[in-house]
Amino acid sequence: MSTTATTTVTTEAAAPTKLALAFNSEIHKEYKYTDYLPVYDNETTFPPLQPFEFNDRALVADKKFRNLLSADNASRKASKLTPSIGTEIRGLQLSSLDDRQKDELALLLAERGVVVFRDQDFKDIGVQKQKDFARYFGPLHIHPVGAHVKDALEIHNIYLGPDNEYRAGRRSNRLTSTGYHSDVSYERQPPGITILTLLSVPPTGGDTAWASQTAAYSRLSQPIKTLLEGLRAEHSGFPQAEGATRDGHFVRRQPIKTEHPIVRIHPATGQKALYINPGFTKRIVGLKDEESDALLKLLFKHIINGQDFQVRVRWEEGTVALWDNRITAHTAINDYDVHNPQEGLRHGIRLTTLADKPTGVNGLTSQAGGA
Ligand SMILES: O=C(O)CCC(=O)C(=O)O
Ligand SMILES: [Fe+2]
Repeated sequence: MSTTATTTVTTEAAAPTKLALAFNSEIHKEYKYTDYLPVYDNETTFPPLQPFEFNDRALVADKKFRNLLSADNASRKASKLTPSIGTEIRGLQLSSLDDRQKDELALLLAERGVVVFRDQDFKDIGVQKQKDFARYFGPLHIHPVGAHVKDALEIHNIYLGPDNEYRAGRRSNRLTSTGYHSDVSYERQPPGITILTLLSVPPTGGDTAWASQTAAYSRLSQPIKTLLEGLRAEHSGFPQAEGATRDGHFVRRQPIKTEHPIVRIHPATGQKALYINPGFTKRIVGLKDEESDALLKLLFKHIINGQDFQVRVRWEEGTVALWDNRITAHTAINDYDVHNPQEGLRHGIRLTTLADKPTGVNGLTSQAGGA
Protein backbone atom coordinates (compact mmCIF):
# COMPACT_ATOMS: atom_id res chain seq x y z
CA MET A 1 0.00 0.00 0.00
CA SER A 2 1.40 3.38 -0.85
CA THR A 3 -0.01 6.49 0.73
CA THR A 4 0.15 9.13 -1.95
CA ALA A 5 -1.60 12.41 -1.44
CA THR A 6 -1.79 14.79 -4.34
CA THR A 7 -1.59 18.46 -3.68
CA THR A 8 -0.74 21.61 -5.55
CA VAL A 9 2.19 23.62 -4.30
CA THR A 10 4.05 26.60 -5.58
CA THR A 11 7.62 25.95 -6.63
CA GLU A 12 10.52 28.37 -6.34
CA ALA A 13 9.92 29.49 -9.90
CA ALA A 14 6.41 30.45 -8.77
CA ALA A 15 4.91 28.19 -11.41
CA PRO A 16 2.18 25.92 -10.08
CA THR A 17 3.40 22.34 -10.29
CA LYS A 18 1.38 19.28 -9.62
CA LEU A 19 3.35 17.54 -6.95
CA ALA A 20 2.31 14.25 -5.32
CA LEU A 21 3.61 13.78 -1.81
CA ALA A 22 4.66 10.18 -1.22
CA PHE A 23 4.81 10.45 2.57
CA ASN A 24 2.62 11.39 5.49
CA SER A 25 3.96 14.55 7.11
CA GLU A 26 2.20 13.67 10.41
CA ILE A 27 4.80 11.04 11.20
CA HIS A 28 7.80 13.20 10.29
CA LYS A 29 7.33 16.13 12.64
CA GLU A 30 10.64 15.43 14.37
CA TYR A 31 12.50 14.41 11.21
CA LYS A 32 15.61 16.39 10.29
CA TYR A 33 15.34 15.69 6.56
CA THR A 34 11.74 16.62 5.75
CA ASP A 35 12.96 18.65 2.75
CA TYR A 36 14.22 15.41 1.25
CA LEU A 37 11.04 13.34 1.66
CA PRO A 38 9.79 11.67 -1.55
CA VAL A 39 7.59 13.53 -4.01
CA TYR A 40 6.49 13.00 -7.59
CA ASP A 41 6.40 15.82 -10.11
CA ASN A 42 3.46 14.66 -12.21
CA GLU A 43 3.83 17.21 -14.94
CA THR A 44 7.38 17.69 -16.22
CA THR A 45 8.37 15.47 -19.13
CA PHE A 46 11.77 14.97 -20.72
CA PRO A 47 12.79 14.14 -24.30
CA PRO A 48 15.03 11.11 -25.03
CA LEU A 49 18.56 11.44 -23.64
CA GLN A 50 20.98 12.74 -26.25
CA PRO A 51 24.49 11.42 -26.98
CA PHE A 52 27.26 13.35 -25.24
CA GLU A 53 31.01 13.19 -25.06
CA PHE A 54 32.00 11.57 -21.80
CA ASN A 55 35.10 12.71 -20.01
CA ASP A 56 36.08 9.97 -17.56
CA ARG A 57 37.85 11.66 -14.66
CA ALA A 58 39.59 8.39 -13.78
CA LEU A 59 41.69 8.68 -16.95
CA VAL A 60 43.67 11.63 -15.60
CA ALA A 61 43.96 10.40 -12.01
CA ASP A 62 47.21 9.74 -10.22
CA LYS A 63 47.45 5.94 -10.27
CA LYS A 64 49.07 5.87 -6.84
CA PHE A 65 46.22 7.87 -5.25
CA ARG A 66 48.73 10.26 -3.70
CA ASN A 67 46.13 12.97 -3.12
CA LEU A 68 43.15 10.92 -1.99
CA LEU A 69 44.93 8.40 0.19
CA SER A 70 48.16 10.12 1.16
CA ALA A 71 49.80 8.68 4.24
CA ASP A 72 50.51 12.07 5.80
CA ASN A 73 47.09 12.18 7.43
CA ALA A 74 47.00 9.80 10.38
CA SER A 75 43.23 10.01 10.86
CA ARG A 76 42.55 8.97 7.27
CA LYS A 77 42.03 5.25 6.94
CA ALA A 78 41.27 3.29 3.78
CA SER A 79 40.68 -0.43 4.10
CA LYS A 80 39.55 -3.13 1.72
CA LEU A 81 36.19 -4.57 2.71
CA THR A 82 36.82 -7.79 0.76
CA PRO A 83 39.68 -8.86 -1.52
CA SER A 84 37.73 -8.36 -4.76
CA ILE A 85 35.28 -5.52 -4.08
CA GLY A 86 34.74 -2.58 -1.76
CA THR A 87 36.94 -0.08 0.05
CA GLU A 88 35.96 1.80 3.20
CA ILE A 89 37.32 5.26 3.92
CA ARG A 90 37.28 7.10 7.23
CA GLY A 91 38.69 10.49 8.12
CA LEU A 92 38.00 12.22 4.81
CA GLN A 93 35.02 14.40 3.85
CA LEU A 94 33.63 14.02 0.32
CA SER A 95 32.39 17.59 0.63
CA SER A 96 35.93 18.95 0.80
CA LEU A 97 37.66 16.89 -1.90
CA ASP A 98 39.59 18.89 -4.47
CA ASP A 99 39.52 18.02 -8.16
CA ARG A 100 42.60 15.82 -8.08
CA GLN A 101 41.13 13.84 -5.20
CA LYS A 102 37.86 13.45 -7.10
CA ASP A 103 39.77 12.16 -10.13
CA GLU A 104 41.45 9.59 -7.91
CA LEU A 105 38.11 8.66 -6.38
CA ALA A 106 36.81 7.92 -9.89
CA LEU A 107 39.81 5.64 -10.46
CA LEU A 108 39.41 3.98 -7.06
CA LEU A 109 35.78 3.25 -7.97
CA ALA A 110 36.90 1.77 -11.29
CA GLU A 111 39.33 -0.50 -9.43
CA ARG A 112 37.34 -1.41 -6.31
CA GLY A 113 33.74 -1.13 -7.59
CA VAL A 114 32.37 0.41 -4.36
CA VAL A 115 33.81 2.98 -1.97
CA VAL A 116 32.06 3.54 1.36
CA PHE A 117 32.71 6.83 3.14
CA ARG A 118 31.86 6.98 6.84
CA ASP A 119 30.93 9.94 9.06
CA GLN A 120 30.15 12.29 6.21
CA ASP A 121 28.62 15.76 6.32
CA PHE A 122 27.55 15.31 2.67
CA LYS A 123 23.83 15.12 3.51
CA ASP A 124 24.00 18.47 5.26
CA ILE A 125 25.67 20.55 2.53
CA GLY A 126 22.42 21.13 0.64
CA VAL A 127 20.99 20.01 -2.67
CA GLN A 128 23.01 22.32 -4.88
CA LYS A 129 26.42 21.33 -3.51
CA GLN A 130 25.52 17.64 -3.67
CA LYS A 131 24.51 18.03 -7.31
CA ASP A 132 27.68 20.00 -8.11
CA PHE A 133 29.81 17.29 -6.54
CA ALA A 134 28.13 14.55 -8.56
CA ARG A 135 28.19 16.53 -11.81
CA TYR A 136 31.98 16.55 -11.70
CA PHE A 137 31.87 12.86 -12.67
CA GLY A 138 29.30 13.09 -15.47
CA PRO A 139 25.90 14.51 -16.46
CA LEU A 140 23.21 13.82 -13.87
CA HIS A 141 20.59 11.25 -14.75
CA ILE A 142 16.94 12.06 -14.18
CA HIS A 143 15.04 8.91 -13.34
CA PRO A 144 12.18 8.26 -15.79
CA VAL A 145 9.63 7.23 -13.16
CA GLY A 146 11.01 7.39 -9.63
CA ALA A 147 10.21 9.56 -6.65
CA HIS A 148 12.60 12.44 -6.14
CA VAL A 149 13.37 15.38 -3.89
CA LYS A 150 11.17 18.47 -4.19
CA ASP A 151 12.59 20.84 -6.81
CA ALA A 152 15.40 18.38 -7.58
CA LEU A 153 14.40 15.77 -10.14
CA GLU A 154 18.05 14.68 -10.35
CA ILE A 155 17.89 13.40 -6.79
CA HIS A 156 16.23 10.00 -6.87
CA ASN A 157 14.41 9.17 -3.68
CA ILE A 158 14.69 5.81 -1.98
CA TYR A 159 12.14 5.60 0.78
CA LEU A 160 10.56 2.75 2.67
CA GLY A 161 8.60 3.54 5.80
CA PRO A 162 5.19 2.89 7.39
CA ASP A 163 3.66 5.70 5.31
CA ASN A 164 5.01 4.42 1.98
CA GLU A 165 5.60 0.76 1.33
CA TYR A 166 5.78 1.06 -2.42
CA ARG A 167 9.35 -0.26 -2.59
CA ALA A 168 8.43 -3.35 -0.61
CA GLY A 169 5.11 -3.87 -2.40
CA ARG A 170 6.71 -4.09 -5.82
CA ARG A 171 8.31 -7.36 -4.82
CA SER A 172 5.65 -8.67 -2.46
CA ASN A 173 4.84 -11.63 -4.68
CA ARG A 174 8.37 -12.94 -4.65
CA LEU A 175 10.25 -15.12 -2.18
CA THR A 176 13.00 -12.54 -1.74
CA SER A 177 13.06 -8.78 -1.92
CA THR A 178 16.61 -8.70 -3.30
CA GLY A 179 17.04 -7.67 -6.91
CA TYR A 180 20.51 -7.27 -8.34
CA HIS A 181 20.81 -4.60 -11.00
CA SER A 182 23.06 -1.96 -12.46
CA ASP A 183 21.28 1.40 -12.33
CA VAL A 184 19.10 2.13 -15.40
CA SER A 185 21.37 0.02 -17.63
CA TYR A 186 18.91 0.40 -20.51
CA GLU A 187 20.17 3.91 -21.24
CA ARG A 188 22.37 4.42 -24.34
CA GLN A 189 25.18 5.85 -22.21
CA PRO A 190 24.29 4.18 -18.93
CA PRO A 191 25.49 5.28 -15.51
CA GLY A 192 29.06 5.28 -14.30
CA ILE A 193 29.14 6.51 -10.72
CA THR A 194 26.15 6.46 -8.39
CA ILE A 195 26.28 8.27 -5.05
CA LEU A 196 23.88 7.00 -2.40
CA THR A 197 23.39 8.77 0.93
CA LEU A 198 21.12 7.37 3.61
CA LEU A 199 19.37 10.01 5.72
CA SER A 200 17.59 7.55 7.96
CA VAL A 201 19.01 4.11 8.69
CA PRO A 202 17.14 1.31 10.43
CA PRO A 203 18.94 0.28 13.67
CA THR A 204 19.33 -3.15 12.14
CA GLY A 205 18.83 -4.25 8.55
CA GLY A 206 18.57 -2.28 5.34
CA ASP A 207 22.08 -3.11 4.16
CA THR A 208 23.14 -2.86 0.52
CA ALA A 209 25.08 -5.59 -1.29
CA TRP A 210 27.25 -5.32 -4.39
CA ALA A 211 28.70 -7.97 -6.68
CA SER A 212 31.90 -7.48 -8.64
CA GLN A 213 31.14 -7.99 -12.31
CA THR A 214 34.86 -8.06 -13.09
CA ALA A 215 35.29 -11.02 -10.76
CA ALA A 216 32.08 -12.60 -12.10
CA TYR A 217 33.52 -12.38 -15.61
CA SER A 218 36.96 -13.65 -14.68
CA ARG A 219 35.55 -16.79 -13.00
CA LEU A 220 34.00 -18.00 -16.26
CA SER A 221 35.69 -20.65 -18.37
CA GLN A 222 37.50 -19.53 -21.48
CA PRO A 223 34.97 -21.04 -23.94
CA ILE A 224 32.10 -19.19 -22.24
CA LYS A 225 34.12 -15.96 -22.06
CA THR A 226 34.85 -16.21 -25.77
CA LEU A 227 31.20 -16.85 -26.58
CA LEU A 228 29.96 -13.92 -24.47
CA GLU A 229 32.57 -11.49 -25.81
CA GLY A 230 30.96 -11.65 -29.24
CA LEU A 231 27.41 -11.03 -28.02
CA ARG A 232 25.15 -8.17 -27.03
CA ALA A 233 22.21 -8.32 -24.64
CA GLU A 234 19.05 -6.27 -24.66
CA HIS A 235 18.43 -4.01 -21.65
CA SER A 236 14.89 -2.67 -21.41
CA GLY A 237 13.31 0.25 -19.59
CA PHE A 238 9.81 -0.90 -20.60
CA PRO A 239 8.88 -3.14 -17.64
CA GLN A 240 9.86 -0.35 -15.22
CA ALA A 241 7.76 2.22 -17.09
CA GLU A 242 4.84 -0.20 -17.47
CA GLY A 243 5.01 -1.01 -13.76
CA ALA A 244 4.99 2.68 -12.90
CA THR A 245 1.97 3.33 -15.14
CA ARG A 246 0.15 0.37 -13.63
CA ASP A 247 0.83 1.77 -10.16
CA GLY A 248 -0.53 5.18 -11.11
CA HIS A 249 2.83 6.90 -11.43
CA PHE A 250 3.86 9.39 -14.04
CA VAL A 251 6.37 8.43 -16.77
CA ARG A 252 8.49 11.52 -17.43
CA ARG A 253 10.70 10.06 -20.15
CA GLN A 254 9.57 7.37 -22.59
CA PRO A 255 11.26 3.98 -22.12
CA ILE A 256 13.90 2.63 -24.49
CA LYS A 257 15.75 -0.61 -25.15
CA THR A 258 19.49 -0.77 -25.78
CA GLU A 259 21.69 -3.67 -26.85
CA HIS A 260 24.94 -3.51 -24.89
CA PRO A 261 27.99 -5.78 -25.24
CA ILE A 262 27.74 -8.55 -22.61
CA VAL A 263 31.40 -8.12 -21.79
CA ARG A 264 32.29 -4.50 -21.22
CA ILE A 265 35.74 -2.97 -20.98
CA HIS A 266 36.22 -0.26 -18.39
CA PRO A 267 37.98 2.65 -20.13
CA ALA A 268 40.14 3.52 -17.11
CA THR A 269 41.37 0.08 -16.09
CA GLY A 270 41.03 -1.91 -19.31
CA GLN A 271 39.37 -4.63 -17.24
CA LYS A 272 36.60 -6.76 -18.64
CA ALA A 273 33.32 -7.05 -16.71
CA LEU A 274 30.01 -8.77 -17.25
CA TYR A 275 27.50 -6.10 -18.20
CA ILE A 276 24.21 -7.88 -17.72
CA ASN A 277 21.91 -7.81 -14.70
CA PRO A 278 18.66 -9.50 -13.61
CA GLY A 279 16.98 -6.11 -13.22
CA PHE A 280 17.04 -4.86 -16.79
CA THR A 281 18.64 -7.44 -19.12
CA LYS A 282 15.97 -9.31 -21.03
CA ARG A 283 17.59 -11.43 -23.75
CA ILE A 284 20.78 -12.17 -25.60
CA VAL A 285 20.62 -10.81 -29.12
CA GLY A 286 20.98 -13.36 -31.92
CA LEU A 287 20.29 -16.47 -29.83
CA LYS A 288 17.18 -18.62 -29.93
CA ASP A 289 14.82 -17.92 -27.01
CA GLU A 290 15.67 -21.10 -25.09
CA GLU A 291 19.40 -20.50 -25.54
CA SER A 292 19.12 -16.93 -24.34
CA ASP A 293 16.93 -17.88 -21.36
CA ALA A 294 19.28 -20.68 -20.27
CA LEU A 295 22.43 -18.62 -20.60
CA LEU A 296 20.98 -15.58 -18.80
CA LYS A 297 19.67 -17.83 -16.03
CA LEU A 298 23.14 -19.31 -15.58
CA LEU A 299 24.82 -15.91 -15.52
CA PHE A 300 22.27 -14.28 -13.20
CA LYS A 301 22.61 -17.22 -10.79
CA HIS A 302 26.38 -16.86 -10.95
CA ILE A 303 26.19 -13.14 -10.07
CA ILE A 304 23.58 -13.57 -7.32
CA ASN A 305 25.27 -16.60 -5.71
CA GLY A 306 28.76 -15.18 -5.80
CA GLN A 307 29.12 -14.42 -2.10
CA ASP A 308 32.85 -14.76 -2.62
CA PHE A 309 32.92 -11.74 -4.92
CA GLN A 310 30.27 -9.65 -3.17
CA VAL A 311 30.33 -7.14 -0.36
CA ARG A 312 27.46 -6.31 1.99
CA VAL A 313 27.61 -2.94 3.69
CA ARG A 314 25.94 -1.94 6.92
CA TRP A 315 24.85 1.70 6.81
CA GLU A 316 25.66 4.06 9.65
CA GLU A 317 24.59 7.59 10.34
CA GLY A 318 26.70 9.66 7.91
CA THR A 319 27.58 6.85 5.49
CA VAL A 320 27.76 7.69 1.78
CA ALA A 321 28.39 4.86 -0.68
CA LEU A 322 29.62 5.39 -4.23
CA TRP A 323 29.85 2.70 -6.88
CA ASP A 324 30.75 2.26 -10.51
CA ASN A 325 27.76 0.73 -12.29
CA ARG A 326 29.94 -0.38 -15.20
CA ILE A 327 31.62 -3.10 -13.16
CA THR A 328 29.18 -3.90 -10.35
CA ALA A 329 25.61 -5.03 -9.71
CA HIS A 330 23.86 -4.18 -6.46
CA THR A 331 20.73 -4.75 -4.44
CA ALA A 332 19.00 -3.14 -1.49
CA ILE A 333 18.18 -5.58 1.29
CA ASN A 334 14.67 -4.86 2.58
CA ASP A 335 14.73 -7.09 5.63
CA TYR A 336 13.31 -4.72 8.26
CA ASP A 337 9.76 -4.25 9.50
CA VAL A 338 8.49 -0.81 8.55
CA HIS A 339 5.69 -1.08 11.14
CA ASN A 340 8.10 -1.61 14.00
CA PRO A 341 9.29 1.85 15.11
CA GLN A 342 12.46 0.17 16.38
CA GLU A 343 13.29 -0.96 12.84
CA GLY A 344 11.14 1.02 10.49
CA LEU A 345 12.35 3.94 8.43
CA ARG A 346 14.93 3.77 5.65
CA HIS A 347 15.37 6.88 3.55
CA GLY A 348 18.07 7.60 1.02
CA ILE A 349 18.88 9.94 -1.81
CA ARG A 350 20.70 8.93 -4.94
CA LEU A 351 22.64 10.92 -7.51
CA THR A 352 23.51 9.03 -10.67
CA THR A 353 25.98 10.16 -13.30
CA LEU A 354 25.95 9.06 -16.92
CA ALA A 355 29.11 7.73 -18.56
CA ASP A 356 30.45 6.22 -21.77
CA LYS A 357 28.65 4.26 -24.42
CA PRO A 358 29.75 0.72 -23.50
CA THR A 359 32.62 -0.78 -25.47
CA GLY A 360 33.18 -4.51 -25.62
CA VAL A 361 35.89 -6.76 -26.93
CA ASN A 362 37.20 -6.19 -30.48
CA GLY A 363 35.40 -2.85 -30.65
CA LEU A 364 31.91 -4.27 -30.14
CA THR A 365 29.68 -1.31 -29.20
CA SER A 366 26.16 -0.76 -27.99
CA GLN A 367 23.31 -0.17 -30.39
CA ALA A 368 19.70 0.89 -30.18
CA GLY A 369 17.33 -1.97 -29.36
CA GLY A 370 14.24 -2.93 -31.32
CA ALA A 371 10.78 -1.62 -30.61
O1 LIG B 1 18.60 1.35 -1.34
C1 LIG B 1 19.59 0.76 -1.73
O2 LIG B 1 20.38 0.19 -0.98
C2 LIG B 1 19.86 0.69 -3.19
C3 LIG B 1 18.73 1.26 -3.96
C4 LIG B 1 18.89 1.06 -5.40
O3 LIG B 1 19.51 0.16 -5.85
C5 LIG B 1 18.33 1.99 -6.38
O4 LIG B 1 17.53 2.84 -6.04
O5 LIG B 1 18.70 1.87 -7.54
FE1 LIG C 1 20.21 0.76 -7.82
